[in-house]
Amino acid sequence: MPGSVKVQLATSNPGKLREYRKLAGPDAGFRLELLPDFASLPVFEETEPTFAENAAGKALYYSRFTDELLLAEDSGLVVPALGGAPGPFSARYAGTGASDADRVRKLLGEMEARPAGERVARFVAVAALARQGEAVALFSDFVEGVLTREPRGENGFGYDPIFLFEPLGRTFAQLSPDEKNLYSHRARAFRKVVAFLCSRESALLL
Ligand code: ITT
Repeated sequence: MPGSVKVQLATSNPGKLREYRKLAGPDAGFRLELLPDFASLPVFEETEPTFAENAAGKALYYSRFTDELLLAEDSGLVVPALGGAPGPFSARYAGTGASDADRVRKLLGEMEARPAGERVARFVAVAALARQGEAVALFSDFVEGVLTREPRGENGFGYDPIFLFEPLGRTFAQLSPDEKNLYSHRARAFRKVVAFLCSRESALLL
């Protein structure tokens, strides 16, 4: 892939942006930057019931504001014992205007009576690439964990303080940014984006 390829990211989430900036370091083979003027653009409403639809919708919508390749991601926490909630509604789980702490509190409340066997949770990320209103590709991955009974750790964002990553025995909020970027759903999906951008397939599509 030519080192001159530029990818613009559309996100309003500072936690995601921080992680992507680190993931797309100098060795990524392309330059990743926030879509210019993102904050002043009319917001895309994520109303669909699946991560894939919201990711594709976001990427298609924001790709119309730039000539560069556009990356958008929809992600969230899936709890099978709650029928998959909060899922694609993770960002709005406690209503609009609520904080990460409010969402964590609500989820812990819903899970209060649940035994250990029902506390499995999965972070899911779907990353979508689009260019000038045309979809290019979707990449998806997940990481599995267990919901703790109280928040632990100060790093990360969102539901990280209650997501116990069992192989390390720590919540995502207790991992360093580099550690989270080794194991997270976002990192796993993004590595597929990088592999795609480095492949001959992308040379044919882009
Ligand atoms: P953009 O759509 O503007 O990118 P957003 O925060 O609205 O920002 P999503 O619609 O994809 O993003 O919602 C993702 C939500 O899922 C996010 O707000 C968190 O609550 C949760 N989430 C996703 N990834 C997470 C992670 O790595 N750690 C903790 N929580 C995460």
